[in-house]
Amino acid sequence: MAERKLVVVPTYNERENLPKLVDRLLALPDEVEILVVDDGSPDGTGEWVAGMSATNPKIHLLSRTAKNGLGRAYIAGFQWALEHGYDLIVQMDADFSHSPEDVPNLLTGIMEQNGDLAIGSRYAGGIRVINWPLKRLVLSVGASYYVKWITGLPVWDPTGGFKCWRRQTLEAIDLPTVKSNGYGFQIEMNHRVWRKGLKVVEVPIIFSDRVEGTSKMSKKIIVEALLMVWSLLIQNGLSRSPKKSVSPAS
Ligand SMILES: Nc1nc2c(ncn2[C@@H]2O[C@H](COP(=O)(O)OP(=O)(O)O)[C@@H](O)[C@H]2O)c(=O)[nH]1
Ligand SMILES: [Mg+2]
Repeated sequence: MAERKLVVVPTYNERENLPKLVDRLLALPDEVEILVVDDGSPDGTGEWVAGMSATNPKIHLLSRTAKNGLGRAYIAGFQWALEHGYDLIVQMDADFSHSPEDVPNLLTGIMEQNGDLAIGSRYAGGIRVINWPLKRLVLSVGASYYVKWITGLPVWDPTGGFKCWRRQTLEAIDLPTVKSNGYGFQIEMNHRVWRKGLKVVEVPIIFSDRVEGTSKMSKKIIVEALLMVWSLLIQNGLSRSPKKSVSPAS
């Protein structure tokens, strides 16, 4: 039987971006369904999805009442995906920083490289970021080295938010105990996979800054991520290596 594929998109005020994103995802050669996790966006993003999902069975809405951060939205979305029996779960932003046309590359990448998690990587094999201020690029690349130095996580792009999960991997990492948000959330999720001895692979993507709408990232989220990395080292018994490899997919 063919694998069931779901793309999870967290949204807060993405009314301008979402209709175009949904069109492009539904036009992909891979048959994907879409789950939008909206935190009560005042701009009507949730209402738009509710209307679409009433007539299109491939579009789903998980509506939450308050803006609670990217991490909480993803955990709720992943739990929904597991409850509804999807096999491959892609996560991506709504703002076209992640190109919908790269989704098939992530799906192929995780299968061909036999990964348990595939990260869409801006930095593996060179830097591919369009239209970011230099300051933001330096911060992001610097963060990647920082994470690698402290935790040993052998990933070029640990803060990236465009990824593909196997359901078995999400089942293996105890979602309810994941606490962080924003960039810290991406790092914590990757670290949980790697330290269990599961296989993290990177698939090159091109990342562009958003054109419509505004970024919700803040200084608080950056500081949270920088500190959280130390607690990951502690959680791994101060070790910079994973456990012996055991693949949940095998
Ligand atoms: N549901 C939900 N989505 C969020 C929240 N914060 C950010 N997002 C969404 O997460 C994605 C990434 O956020 P964005 O502001 O673009 O962050 P940046 O790319 O790091 O500047 C976008 O699709 C946002 O709409 C939140 O608190 N709740
Ligand atoms: Mg963005």
